[in-house]
Amino acid sequence: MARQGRGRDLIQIYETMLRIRLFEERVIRSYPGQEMKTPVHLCVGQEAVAAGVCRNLTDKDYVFTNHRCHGHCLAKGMSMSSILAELYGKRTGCCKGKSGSMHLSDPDRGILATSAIVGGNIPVAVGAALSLKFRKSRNIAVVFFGDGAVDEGAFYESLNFSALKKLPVLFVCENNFYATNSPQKARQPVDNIFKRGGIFGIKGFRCDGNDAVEVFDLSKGLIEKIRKGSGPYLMECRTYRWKGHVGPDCDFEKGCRPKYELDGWVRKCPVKRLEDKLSRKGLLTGSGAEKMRVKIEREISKAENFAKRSRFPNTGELYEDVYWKG
Ligand SMILES: Cc1ncc(C[n+]2csc(CCOP(=O)(O)OP(=O)(O)O)c2C)c(N)n1
Repeated sequence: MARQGRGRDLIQIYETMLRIRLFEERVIRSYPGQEMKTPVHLCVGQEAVAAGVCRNLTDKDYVFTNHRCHGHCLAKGMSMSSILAELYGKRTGCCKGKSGSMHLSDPDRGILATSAIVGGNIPVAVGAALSLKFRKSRNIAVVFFGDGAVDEGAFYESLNFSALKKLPVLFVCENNFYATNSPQKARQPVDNIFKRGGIFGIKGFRCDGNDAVEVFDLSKGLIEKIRKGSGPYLMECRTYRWKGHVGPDCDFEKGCRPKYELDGWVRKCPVKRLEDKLSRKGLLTGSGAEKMRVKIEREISKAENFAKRSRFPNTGELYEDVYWKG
């Protein structure tokens, strides 16, 4: 029975990763059409982290994310139509066309706010975790951030306070080794992000962020402990973004990173890796994967048509819904 349950989890994670990948591939194809006016920070190559962690969460758990948020929002169950409509700046988007790609939110799915301020989402997640603790909830807050956010003071203040108050929060660093075009080794003297909570008594773990099973298993164990009152944990998932910092192009052409490095990570494609693992275990056939792909492409086309057909907000609506009256 347990194995069946786990098999279901892995299939579900695969489907989520494929949804994120195909969604972003559609954004890449549509973006040059100039209809989306928002900048887009794509997470192609990083899908395993969002899908693996979020599989362990419920709607009532909170997720806080950053400028590279499409994958986390999809994995947390946000509607694709409301995300795409937001990218097109339309009234039917999750923030009624006011947020663009970097500030997606959906309180019903536990996505209270998305912050493009590097590291800015971390203390907000800690605040949400404090409120969960006050309410004696079994729910938790998870915050996704990049290796660049680890350079911010807010990260350390948040580690300190959450450890002091034993707050139900999981810190998930997606270490893709770059902040804009600045490599981790040019900014951090020691490659030890997962150990940075140690001085506050927070245990940290490093995993292969391109191996969805590893991400799922590690986060599952930590999330179970956090729900039981352990206090915070820190996870460092080592991964790589295939696209440039912002926009649909790769950036090796501009000399921002070497092509061989990108090629090496493309060979470690997280979607393909899970697909191969599932087919070796007999959990997924080629035709099963193809059916899934067709279903998702249909969903994306529907969302895209919906977004394109929706109307823009009126200028008079600019100051409406700016504050959440929860
Ligand atoms: C406080 C702050 N400083 C600088 C920026 C400009 N900025 C936007 S994204 C980014 C890099 C973020 O890198 P990282 O946190 O590693 O995330 P990644 O883009 O690699 O996913 C920077 C410097 C910002 N948005 N906020």
